[in-house]
Amino acid sequence: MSAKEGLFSRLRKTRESLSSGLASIFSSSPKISEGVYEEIEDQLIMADLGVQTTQTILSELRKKAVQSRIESSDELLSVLKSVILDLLQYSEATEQSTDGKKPFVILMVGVNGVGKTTTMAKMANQYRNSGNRVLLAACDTFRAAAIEQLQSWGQRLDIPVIAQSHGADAAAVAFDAYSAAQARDMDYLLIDSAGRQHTHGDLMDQLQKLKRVLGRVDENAPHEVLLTVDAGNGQNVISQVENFNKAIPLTGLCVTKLDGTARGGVVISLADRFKLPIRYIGVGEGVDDLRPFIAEDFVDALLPELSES
Ligand SMILES: Nc1nc2c(ncn2[C@@H]2O[C@H](COP(=O)(O)OP(=O)(O)OP(=O)(O)O)[C@@H](O)[C@H]2O)c(=O)[nH]1
Ligand SMILES: [Mg+2]
Repeated sequence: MSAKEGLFSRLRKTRESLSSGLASIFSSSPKISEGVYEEIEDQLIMADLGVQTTQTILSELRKKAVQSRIESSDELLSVLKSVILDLLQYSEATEQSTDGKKPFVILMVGVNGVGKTTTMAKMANQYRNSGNRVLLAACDTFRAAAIEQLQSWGQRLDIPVIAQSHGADAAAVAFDAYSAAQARDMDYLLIDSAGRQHTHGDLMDQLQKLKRVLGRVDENAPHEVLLTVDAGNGQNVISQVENFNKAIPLTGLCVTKLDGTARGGVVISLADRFKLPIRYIGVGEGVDDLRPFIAEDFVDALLPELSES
């Protein structure tokens, strides 16, 4: 199975919801009418694109349809694809450049249970498999089982983990881990952190402290602050991005659990609203179920094929 076919099957739930809705609009109304636009609008909102992004897409779609004198629903679908592709292009993650920074430090942040630790382990595995030396830091010292969870990933993948005891100061663990990464000539240092709600002031302060402490040893560290969001949370992820970005400026996003949800349209909304690079998408629990975000493949996996319409 090619990577593209694999993506098709993993995004099945969102695809089924969005594609079948759109395909039935296009087949039942071969000529464009106001009703067709309204139905497209409803479908996009139901697929969790959010009101704002849906409006942006609809106004662009209308404009282009007039400019290109489009009359059939068939052609409208192809314009819809290109409008969505244009939005996604903002977030297509170009290869993340470590640019000679060593260790390249990546800090994982996000609310509870979204998949930070799992995504970090998957990333570590990819970096290591492409020939890098990788170190993990267990800076979720808040949740009781978090350290063991990361250590067991480390054992499984044969990647070293720096940890202290439960309740230790997360910034101190990060500092230790940075020194270890330097001493051991590591290419990457990946730092796990405790899940937190933006309303949890202490934990949000802790993140800022962690960044400050790292900044003392390397003014550019962390080089990447990745917010992981669970696609199944739908439009709630929008406020997660806004709130985390206020506390600690984000450099990119990871969107997980796209395999288990019909709400994958939220990716389009994230690209439109924030224009942050989407570094990875999570499409399963396995260590290999992490993909780069390729806008064209994503659109092809979610929207009906042109010949279907
Ligand atoms: N189906 C699916 N499950 C995922 C994906 N990513 C993570 N998970 C699962 O989500 C659950 C939570 O993942 P964790 O990595 O522990 O999440 P976390 O954000 O570190 O959680 P806390 O540290 O408790 O805040 C686990 O059961 C993972 O296997 C994904 O892309 N698809
Ligand atoms: Mg975790």
